Amino acid sequence: MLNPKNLELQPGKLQKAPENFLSRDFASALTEQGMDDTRRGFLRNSFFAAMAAGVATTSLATDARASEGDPAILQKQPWQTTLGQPVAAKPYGMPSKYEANLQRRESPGLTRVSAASVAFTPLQGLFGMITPSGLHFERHHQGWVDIDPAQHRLMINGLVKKDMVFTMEDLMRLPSVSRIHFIECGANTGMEWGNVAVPTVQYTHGMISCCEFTGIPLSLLLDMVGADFTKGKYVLAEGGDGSGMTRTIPMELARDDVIVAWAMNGEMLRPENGYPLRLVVPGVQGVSSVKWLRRLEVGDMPYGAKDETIHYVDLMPDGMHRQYTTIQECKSVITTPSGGQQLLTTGFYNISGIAWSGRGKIKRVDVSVDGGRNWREARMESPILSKALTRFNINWVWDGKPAILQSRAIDETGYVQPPIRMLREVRGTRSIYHNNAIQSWKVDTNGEVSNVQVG
Ligand SMILES: Nc1nc2c(c(=O)[nH]1)N[C@H]1C(S)=C(S)[C@@H](COP(=O)(O)O)O[C@H]1N2
Ligand SMILES: [Mo]
Repeated sequence: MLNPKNLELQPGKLQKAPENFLSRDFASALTEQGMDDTRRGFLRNSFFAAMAAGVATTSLATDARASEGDPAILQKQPWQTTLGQPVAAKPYGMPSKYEANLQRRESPGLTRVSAASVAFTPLQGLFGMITPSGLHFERHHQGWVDIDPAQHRLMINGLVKKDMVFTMEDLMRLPSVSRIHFIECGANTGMEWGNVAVPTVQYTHGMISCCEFTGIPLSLLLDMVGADFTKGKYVLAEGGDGSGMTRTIPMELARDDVIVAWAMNGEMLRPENGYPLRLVVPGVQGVSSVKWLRRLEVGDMPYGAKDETIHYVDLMPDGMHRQYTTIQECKSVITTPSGGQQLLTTGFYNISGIAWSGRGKIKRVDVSVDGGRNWREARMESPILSKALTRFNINWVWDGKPAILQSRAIDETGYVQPPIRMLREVRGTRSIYHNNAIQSWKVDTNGEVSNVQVG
C-alpha cells in the first residue's frame, strides 16, 4: 500500500458499480413538488404529495401498471403454487442468488503484493449503519489465517505485577461488553491525494466497515495483570499472523474504550477479521485494531515498531514525516448515487450516505447538489453512536442538468469535514493516509455519475 506505484490506477479500467438498484419506472413516478422539505416528520407527506402531483400531471408507469394490468401482479407466479424450500435447507443462511454482485472486491488500481492486499466493502450496495460480516473490508499485511481457538493464547507482560497467559476459554468467561464501532484503514481514500479519481465509492471509501463487536474491555485485563499505570504509558499489541503486526496504543486509549474482541455481529469473528481474537481500538486508524491478537505488553515508551516507522507515517509538505496520526477525523460520503452508477430518468431520488468521526458522535450532515455553493441539512437515522457509522438521507429531484453531489459532516466536537483544497494546504499532496476530505460525485446530463475533485 505504501509503495506509490501501487497507488496508480490502471488506465481504461473504469468499471460500473453493479448494484444500481434505482428503478427507472419508480423514479419517474415522483416529481418535484414538496421535495425541499427535509424535516423527518415531513418525509412521508412530501413523498405522497409528490406522488399525487405526479399522478395529476404525467402518465406514470406505476399508474399504467395498475390500470392496464401488469402480469407480474395479476398472474399467479410459479413460486406461489409450489412447495418452498424446507427449513434449514441451508443451515447457515446466505444472500439471495440475485444479490451475487454484492461482493468485496480488490481495487483495479492496486497491485496485490503477495498475500498483502485489501478487499473493499461495497458501500454502494449497503443500507443502514451495520456492515454484514461477510462484507467487512479485509486488509492483511501477510494474508489471513484461520487459527484453532483451542491453540490460541493471549499473553500480557511488561510493566505488570504478574505476567499472564489466557486461553480463549479464560477470556470468554470474563464480563463482556458489546458495542458498535467502525474500523477504517488509515489509507482509506488515500488515492485521492494524488488527484487519482478512483471510479466507485467501493474503491474510494470501501476501507471502512461498522459492526457490533463483543469482547472484554482492555482496561479490565490491565487491572487483572496489575499494570503499572504510573510508569506504563503505552501498550504494545502484537498479532499472531506472519506479518508480525505490532502497534503502540497510548494508555489513555487502552483504559478508555478498547475491546479485546472475539465476536462480530453476534457470532465469532470471521477468520479474515482476526478469528479468534482481535483488538478493536474505536476511532483509531484500522491498523491499531490488531487481528489474531496474541500478546499485549505494557511499556513506558512508544515502541517505534516497523508498522509505525516505515508504514503509517504522513509525509508532510516540509518533507518531514508525521508519526502516530491516530484518530480518524470526521468524514462522510454519499454512497448512492455514487461513481459508476447511472440515474436512469429525471425526477426523485433519495440521496443516501454514511458519516463518522473517530472523536465521537456525528452532530450534523449537510448535502450539496451544486458543488458546495448551497447546502441542506440531511436526515440522520438512529441510533447515532459514538465512533460508529451514521446513515443520512436527503430528498433530491434531479432536473436532468449536470450536478455535483457532496456531503459534509460535523461531529460533536464541532469539527467540520474539510474540502480537499483545505486539507492539501496543511498536508500537501504526498500523503497516503488520513484523507477525510469532502467527496464529490458529478452527475452528467446522461445520468452517469463519476468521481471528480472540486476544491
Ligand atoms: N495481525 C494483523 N492485524 C492487523 C492487520 C494485519 O495485517 N495483521 N492489518 C491491520 C490493518 S492495516 C487494518 S486497516 C485492519 C483491517 O481490519 P479488517 O481486515 O478486519 O478489516 O486490521 C489491522 N490489523
Ligand atoms: Mo490499514
